[in-house]
Amino acid sequence: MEQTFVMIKPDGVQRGLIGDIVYRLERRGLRLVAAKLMQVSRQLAEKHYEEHRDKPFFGELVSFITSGPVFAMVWEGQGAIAVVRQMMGKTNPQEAAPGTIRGDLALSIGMNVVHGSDSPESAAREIALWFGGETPLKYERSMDRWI
Ligand code: RTP
Ligand code: MG
Repeated sequence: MEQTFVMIKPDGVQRGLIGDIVYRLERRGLRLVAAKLMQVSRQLAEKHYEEHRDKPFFGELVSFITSGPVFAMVWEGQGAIAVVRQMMGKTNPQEAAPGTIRGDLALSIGMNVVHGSDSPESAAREIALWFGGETPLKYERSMDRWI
């Protein structure tokens, strides 16, 4: 069963969108296996986004992610990584399709509400980085056999 790391960014938390985003992922059939509301340190933000270290927007990105609490989660399900990326929509919300999280809930590329791992390698790295030491729960819901 595939696992992916999902984070509701500070704009999503401040705008009261945690419930909306969790609702969408749960209704799709994905299963929440770890979650925490947390203030991100500069060190964690830089490590999380290290692939973007040399980009012109890196400083802004790290300032934004550390600007308020985020809701960090691990979601599990068949094809979870690609499914969540699809549900998030394009990075630039102005190009994201209606029906996607960014296409429904955001307008600017800098404040695009949600992060999701972009590959199995990223998912493994990010789950270890954000939930290192904590093991995502293993459990079955009675509805899982219908998904
Ligand atoms: P994320 O990592 O946050 O899930 O977003 P993503 O995969 O869709 O996009 P990525 O290329 O990884 O970029 C990470 C975040 O950097 C900001 N960004 N700004 N100003 C710009 O041109 C620019 N490009 C990217 C976005 O907030 C993006 O989510
Ligand atoms: Mg990314």
